[in-house]
Amino acid sequence: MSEKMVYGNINSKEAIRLEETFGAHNYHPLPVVIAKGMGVKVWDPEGNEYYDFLSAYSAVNQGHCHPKIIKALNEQAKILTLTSRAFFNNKLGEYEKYITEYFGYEMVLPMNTGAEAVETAMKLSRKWGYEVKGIEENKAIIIVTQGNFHGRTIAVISASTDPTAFTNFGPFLPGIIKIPYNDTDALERVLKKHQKRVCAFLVEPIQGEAGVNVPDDDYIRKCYKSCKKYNVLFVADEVQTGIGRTGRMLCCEYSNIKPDILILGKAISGGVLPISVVLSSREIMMVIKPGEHGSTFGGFPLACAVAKAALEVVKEENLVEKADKLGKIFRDELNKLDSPFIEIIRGKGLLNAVVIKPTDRIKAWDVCLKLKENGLLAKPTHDHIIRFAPPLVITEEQLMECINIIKKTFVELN
Ligand code: IF1
Repeated sequence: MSEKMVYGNINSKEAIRLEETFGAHNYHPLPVVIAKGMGVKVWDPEGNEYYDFLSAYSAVNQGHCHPKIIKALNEQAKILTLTSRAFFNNKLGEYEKYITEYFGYEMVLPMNTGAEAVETAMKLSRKWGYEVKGIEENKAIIIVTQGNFHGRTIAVISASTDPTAFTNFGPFLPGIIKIPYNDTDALERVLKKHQKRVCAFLVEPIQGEAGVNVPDDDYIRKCYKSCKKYNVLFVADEVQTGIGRTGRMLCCEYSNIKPDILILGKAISGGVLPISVVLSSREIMMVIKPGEHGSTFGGFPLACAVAKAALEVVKEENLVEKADKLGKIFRDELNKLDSPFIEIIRGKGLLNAVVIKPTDRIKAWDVCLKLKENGLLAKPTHDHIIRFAPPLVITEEQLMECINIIKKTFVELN
């Protein structure tokens, strides 16, 4: 481990001290400081190199500082960054046409963070429920699944079943019913009982934070059909699973269904700006009238230029196919590792997780510390699960190198 400064003017020790002294302690980061990123690699201030196997929680699918995206950022930033939606501008309409055609929807509502897009989808669903479905005023219900993660705002944590996410943040939003994930009968029962009040079913096609929780193959399709049966909107949160991450452009493609409302974020910008969207039909989207929803930065010209470039990269570099192919290699190779610590490896595409056997001998955190020493950065999700999600631009050769690092690490921990 080199100690001399290579990147920036603050060494790792000082960077950590400053964050701990002046920053809210709302995270418990792995003890590593990142000063530079390019492609699948990141470097600390001292120049130590790491493979990034978190991709900023799947926001950097296109790789760190992708040249085409940075070029779009730099060029637009010199011309026009923000107008607000009080006026038209020459970038938003072009972007809205591009992204609606890209994902096959009629209309888009641009926001910034994933949580804002989830909130937008919840508001849109409720308004559709009252004005189109005819739900009694202020009686709309949104069904969500246990183990979900949709963001950190009050409405969204009102849907959470994770005490860490909601304890002492109440009171919570009414009109939310939580059902078990991967249980189509539970959905059917709640829909049948509350069919006049339910406006939407909000679900992740794979639960990322829950530990890359992959449901049965027919789960999403059956849920979609139940929603159609009871005139309920199927709302897919693909903030983490979208944009090629699972080996399909959208994870819902595995289920051959098209969500009524699609929520995207993170990798829409390739990790360059906070950009999110809600995509839907004209009938649904037009229930929101001028002045009823929005955001200062939602769809701002700089975001439009960056997002268009980031989405072009996904297609130009065949990142969806790569994620599918390399994900299969990742799972096949790790399944060959006969480690006493590994319970299961699961995932789709390049969204995978290793579940550590729940013994007190070793925690996922310990494995991640050892991986860091061996040059690979990953983060535990819960005590016994490690998510592995490299940028989709990783080469097969780099992936094999990383698989060997992971194998070596588990052997060293024996
Ligand atoms: C944190 C988790 C991942 C998301 C899905 C909406 C959002 C997220 C499926 C909200 C955001 C991020 C948030 C970040 C860590 C990360 C995360 F661990 F929190 F759950 F990825 F799994 N829907 N996920 O995954 O998007 O508002 O953050 O832009 O809050 O610690 P956001």
